[in-house]
Amino acid sequence: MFNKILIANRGEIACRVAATCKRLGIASVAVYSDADADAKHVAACDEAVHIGGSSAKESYLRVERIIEAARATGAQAVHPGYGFLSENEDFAQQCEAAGIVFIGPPVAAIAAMGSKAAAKALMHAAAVPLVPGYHGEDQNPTLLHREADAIGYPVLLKASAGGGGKGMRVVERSEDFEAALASCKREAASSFGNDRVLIEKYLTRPRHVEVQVFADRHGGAVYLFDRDCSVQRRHQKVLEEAPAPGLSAEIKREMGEAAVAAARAVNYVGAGTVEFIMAPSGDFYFMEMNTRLQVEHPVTEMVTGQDLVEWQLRVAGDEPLPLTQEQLKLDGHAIEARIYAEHPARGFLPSTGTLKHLRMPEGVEFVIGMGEPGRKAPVRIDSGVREGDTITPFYDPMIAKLIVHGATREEALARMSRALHACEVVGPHTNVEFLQRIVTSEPFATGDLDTGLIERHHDALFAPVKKPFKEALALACAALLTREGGAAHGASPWDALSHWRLNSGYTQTLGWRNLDDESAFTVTFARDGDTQTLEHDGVSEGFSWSGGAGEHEFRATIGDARATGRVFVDGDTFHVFCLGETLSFEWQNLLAHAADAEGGEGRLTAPMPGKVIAVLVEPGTVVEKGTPLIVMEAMKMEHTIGAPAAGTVSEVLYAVGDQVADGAQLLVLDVQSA
Ligand code: MV4
Repeated sequence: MFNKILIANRGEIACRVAATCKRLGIASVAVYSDADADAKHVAACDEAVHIGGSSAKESYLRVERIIEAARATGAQAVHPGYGFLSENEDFAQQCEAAGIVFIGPPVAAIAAMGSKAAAKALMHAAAVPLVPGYHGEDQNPTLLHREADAIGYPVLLKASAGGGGKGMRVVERSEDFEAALASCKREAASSFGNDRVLIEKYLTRPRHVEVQVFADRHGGAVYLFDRDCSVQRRHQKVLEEAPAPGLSAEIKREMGEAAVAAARAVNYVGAGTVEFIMAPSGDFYFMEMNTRLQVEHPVTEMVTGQDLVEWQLRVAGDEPLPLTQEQLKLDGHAIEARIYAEHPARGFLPSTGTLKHLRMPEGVEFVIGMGEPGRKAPVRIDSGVREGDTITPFYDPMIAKLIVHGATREEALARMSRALHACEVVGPHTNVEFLQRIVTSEPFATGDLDTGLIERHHDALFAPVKKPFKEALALACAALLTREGGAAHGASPWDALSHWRLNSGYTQTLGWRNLDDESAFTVTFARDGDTQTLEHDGVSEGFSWSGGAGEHEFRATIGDARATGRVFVDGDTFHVFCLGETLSFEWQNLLAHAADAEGGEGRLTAPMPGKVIAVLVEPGTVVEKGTPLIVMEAMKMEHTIGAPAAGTVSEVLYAVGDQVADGAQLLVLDVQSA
């Protein structure tokens, strides 16, 4: 076994590999770009080497620089993770040439699976099922048309050098073939620099089912069962699970054996995934083989209890596979959801920014199995970022993978839904609510999976949600009143007021802006003896709340609705997490604004005639923008006058009990110059 390896990747997969290294006592070396100088994966490794600028091209794709880093640190092997250089023949080749083990398959196996048409020919020879079609070298258009007619419509034209759905054309009728072929060839030439195409029978409503395989250098090859990854959006996987639901033991065994045959046909070594496309009948056909560890490998780890990175390290170190096919056992069901910083309502555009608040459900990072019997519910979180980190435009905007396990699919599904409820992200937009909708949708819940699920259910999945507005607003008011000391508890400068509050009525108007729709409105909080009310939109309802002591958790009752939620406060913005939804409200400090508008720099005037009931500052007090300075009472309403800007109080012109006229200057503030 190695004693030091270099991880040529970043983010969660680099952290994931580092976790196994740590467990096995192998030293790990991180590489990092400018943007990743303080990244989690750098902290997760024992050493780190800076390899260049922020873009992938200037860093994680620099073959020579990475090999140099491995040499300089004495790493014996390189783990490429996924993406970046993981399926790059040249990189694998150069590692070996430098005497560094590439933790992946032999170069020839990467090359053999690189061309679709060539791979299909190899698979055909190995008796791996293929979609009926043509993948010959002869590209004569007349011959191709005849082949398509023989296959029967609809057919699918695919760029031979393509992948990920690019360069595909569905042809419904023979009359359309010529034009579709020309357009497919044009796209193939411009995208892949090669216009060779292949033709397949087009399957409607297929499933994406893949098999995890492993092979060693001693002739051993096994499959670690299957995964269903049908739920995709524009060829990006959204949810993955193991095992693939609803398949007979016979189909699963046949598919596993076909995958092992595929691996053997290219003399495969290490971790690989054989992707199949499956018709509703259960017939399955080889699509392609990915010659690396996949993003969704944790679901397989959950149901097999095996650490696939450990397997990779052992195999790369020439050890035999840890287990035989007979020793591998399936236990329960696992589902993975990919949490992305993206904006579903804006066509899933990546959403960048600082993760101001990041709370994942209670779980364990990078755990492998299901835990001991009777132990707490297994939830695994694989993440390459921490609260305070920034999602940049340079790399994949994945925040975390949430992986859950259950004894049955139903149990795993329920656990996933609960776990998604517990995710809190403030900063970039995320797909958490979208994931929740899919997980709780009828087709997903019943296992009615195919690659068209999201599109077919688009309307239901994207319908505007009715968010729990009233409950969330009550929780935001509870958090604000707690912060501002409107509650009888809590340590704040407002404690000076509690006597007055306990003995007479108290009213405060709170200005809010709903950041979901930018609407502005006010809510009036009133207390009279033991009775508290909130009035919004002309409706006044009983209101009480508790919580907020130290943690973010609040409970509120508003009218006959009860709500429990968490409120994360960022300046004057209150992010409320309740009932699985996030609502954000910005507090408008009405009186600070009034002072701003009327008083101008440093002058603070009374917005209406009234009585001073509290003076919270004295000459010399240093204040922040918004710090409460003076409280006035007018028409039984309390009004807080906040600092319009940061500065130092130089003079206080009124005292408690004084009557003040409208527009009178109350105090003088020396505004801090920038
Ligand atoms: C297909 C197909 C239907 N029939 N081949 C898309 C990406 C590429 N890897 C293969 N793909 C497909 N090939 C035949 N003969 C439908 C797809 C397909 C798809 C496959 C897997 C996962 C998601 C998909 C989404 C759309 C289309």
